[in-house]
Amino acid sequence: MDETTWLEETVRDLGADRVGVADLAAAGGLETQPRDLLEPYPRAVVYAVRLPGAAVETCRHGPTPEYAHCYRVANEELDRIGFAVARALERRGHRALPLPASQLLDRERLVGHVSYKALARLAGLGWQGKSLLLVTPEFGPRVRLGAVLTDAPLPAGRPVPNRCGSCTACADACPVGAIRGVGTEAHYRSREEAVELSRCAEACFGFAGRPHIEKPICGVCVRACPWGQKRETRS
Ligand code: B12
Repeated sequence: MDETTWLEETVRDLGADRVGVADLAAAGGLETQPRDLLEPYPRAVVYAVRLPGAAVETCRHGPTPEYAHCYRVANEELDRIGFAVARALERRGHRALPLPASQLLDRERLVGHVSYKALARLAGLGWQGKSLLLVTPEFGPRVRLGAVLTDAPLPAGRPVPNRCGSCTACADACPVGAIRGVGTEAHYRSREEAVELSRCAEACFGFAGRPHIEKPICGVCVRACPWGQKRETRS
């Protein structure tokens, strides 16, 4: 069995819906915490877990307890998968570092270890939509992402073209008007180019104060994207 087939079977058997490999030589300029995080690792295994469609559908005006529950379980799933993938890679003689599904390392600047959307885009899992979210052709943005850094010489994927076109559904739906509706061919130079970040973050942290939500989440732009809705009507 070749390395790609092994990886796809392993990660899918663990419960992920999509998996790809990013060539980190193409990740130059990407901010990381700590700064040298990617240095020992030429590759990242990036995987996606699809959120139950019915839970996403409840987010008409903001997050609901049902969505918050799925958010929490998805994070546990992602962490479990990443841990198992890292151990499987180690058993094959490689170095592998699983990254946490959702950890804010700098609360002021709102950054984690590295952008999983950027890694997923480099791996070819989807494109960066106007909402800043990673949009997959299969499930739209209705996925949560995980990543394992590794020195395994896995064949890497390639970015796919952006397919948002003139759609502004996410911007139209945003409850605080934070999404500017600006398109990009590859990726935004900064988050501000696409989103008024302080508005988005204030809304998410505001929702966290509501009963049974407790985390800075929203879900409205996730729900609004037609790429995710297409899939729900087909299944
Ligand atoms: C901090 C954070 C937040 C903050 C700040 C959000 C923001 N817009 O930055 C808050 C709390 C507000 C938040 C909100 C949300 N979040 Co959040 N969040 C994160 C977290 C923990 C870190 C993100 C980070 O460090 N960003 C750093 C900046 C610089 O990167 P960026 O936003 O990806 O954008 C830049 C790069 O991607 C770059 N880029 C892309 N490709 C390339 C390639 C190269 C070479 C370079 C140089 C750059 C580059 O272009 C962008 C501009 O510079 C990640 C987990 C993770 N570690 O990725 C989850 C994550 C991004 N969040 C996620 C989600 C789903 C949400 C919410 C929908 C909440 C919810 N669950 O309901 C909202 C959506 C807000 C929005 N529309 O942006 C998911 C996204 C899944 C997806 N399909 O894309 C993630 C990946 C968590 C996960 N494990 O799945 N989040």
